[in-house]
Amino acid sequence: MTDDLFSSGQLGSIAIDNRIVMAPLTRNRAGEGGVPHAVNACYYEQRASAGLIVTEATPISAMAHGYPGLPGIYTDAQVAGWQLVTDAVHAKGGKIVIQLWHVGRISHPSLLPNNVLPVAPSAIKPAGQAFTYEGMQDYVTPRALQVEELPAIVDDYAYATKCAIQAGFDGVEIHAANGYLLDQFLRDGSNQRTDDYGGSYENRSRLLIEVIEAVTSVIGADKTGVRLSPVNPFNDMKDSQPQEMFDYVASALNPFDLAYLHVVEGGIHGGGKADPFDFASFRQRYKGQYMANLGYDKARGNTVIANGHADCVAYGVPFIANPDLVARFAQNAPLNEADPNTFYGSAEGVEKGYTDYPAL
Ligand code: 8OZ
Repeated sequence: MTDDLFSSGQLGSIAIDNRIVMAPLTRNRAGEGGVPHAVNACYYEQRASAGLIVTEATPISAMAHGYPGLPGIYTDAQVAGWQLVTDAVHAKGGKIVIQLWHVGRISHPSLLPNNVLPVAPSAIKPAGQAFTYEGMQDYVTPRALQVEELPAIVDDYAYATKCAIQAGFDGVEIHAANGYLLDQFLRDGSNQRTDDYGGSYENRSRLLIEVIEAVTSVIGADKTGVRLSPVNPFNDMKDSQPQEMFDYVASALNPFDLAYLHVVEGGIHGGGKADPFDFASFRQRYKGQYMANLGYDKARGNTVIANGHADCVAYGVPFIANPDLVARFAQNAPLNEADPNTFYGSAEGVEKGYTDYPAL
């Protein structure tokens, strides 16, 4: 029998009951100090029938923050908060990995310690506005990181991974997508460096590779995923040769034998039109488990699993509105519509548009 969304599977050492993954979703509802609290545990617990949950993107340090209401994964209190989440998901038989995040230039001094400038590969201001506690404010020109500063950032990823283990996660996903720090290094629209971290495909991949080495040495490659978005223009991103660049990255990831590669197959968040990209040939280059994401429905999810393009499929917006998405897919039941007004926090209380979507 060919596999479909309901087949069990194996991502590295993470056994999954089905191939329906909850994609990482920024929801801006963490407690004070970036500490997850009971309502966050309730939200993830409601969605524990996913084969795997990838948490919302989670800053690895105080400098990694770029939006209000984000959780963190670098203090003892945050670890204790996440333990509520992992316990709740595990009690329901689910699996959950945490997405490790540094926003780089997609931030604002008001969100950073001592109001310092955001950091980035190069001092190139992204077009657009930051979502701050004081409302939307223009992005600023970030400070270009000095090469001597990069090891401390790599160390922050390693430390966050230790925190993730302590908090009871089944693994981690390194966020190298959507225009945040690691993606800013990968793509030449945001990386104009002339040192070992800019220019060639190898140089632009260097920080990501160092982060993967650090994270896998803490938790193991069999519990580490990586997320890429080769052509997502969101956050003012572009690359002069995305196919060549990301084909290189796929080949560079192969030797790690990661749990999975998670790929945003296009442009999201109204960031504009994505450049053309051959995801089929890109996928062929990658030898491990492949998690496809972006705009999939049940039928297309089953198709890409059956034809071998993907091993599992991550669903984002459908999981916001349907805590029991797996059961709804299984029964061909209608789906609830998601309300975009409550994606990133809600003025009407933390539960609104978060834990109040009905199950069947
Ligand atoms: C939308 C709003 C804020 C953050 C991403 C973490 O695109 C995000 C994000 C998306 O990866």
